[in-house]
Amino acid sequence: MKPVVMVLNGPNLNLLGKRQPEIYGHETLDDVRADLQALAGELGVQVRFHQSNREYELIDWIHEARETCAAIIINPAAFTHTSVAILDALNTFEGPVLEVHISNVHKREAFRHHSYVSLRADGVIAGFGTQGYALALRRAARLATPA
Ligand code: CA2
Repeated sequence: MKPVVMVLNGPNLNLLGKRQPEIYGHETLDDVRADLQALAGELGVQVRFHQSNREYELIDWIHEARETCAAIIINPAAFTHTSVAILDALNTFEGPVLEVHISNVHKREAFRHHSYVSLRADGVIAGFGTQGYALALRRAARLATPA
């Protein structure tokens, strides 16, 4: 069985590629999903990809990952800056957690500079556009696959 990497996306990311391309680019979330599925084949892992605008759904998927996934990649979107509940859920997951932000949050408003999720994340990528997801998947595959 190939290791499974869960990729989670938070609120409003369903609008990716459809609004604010100057910040988030032109690729849609379906494009990102397709890119990751293709890359996963090369890397010898499986990707389970989700997006939700509801905090509890993201938490439920993190709980599911506890039993079934080797790593989590998460772009928590605005929940990054607000959600102790997502941090608590991630703290119950034993494998690697990689945090992705499409934009460089450190170049933006001060409220985006703090991340609850970074208190748990083993790695953080910000400002690489949607390419950040592929970079995170390469890292997750490396961490999930024995040398
Ligand atoms: O840069 C990122 O990936 C963010 O996680 C995106 C969040 C933002 O709240 C974080 O501070 C940084 C916002 C996601 C909203 O996504 C949209 C995409 C296209 C159009 C409108 C919103």
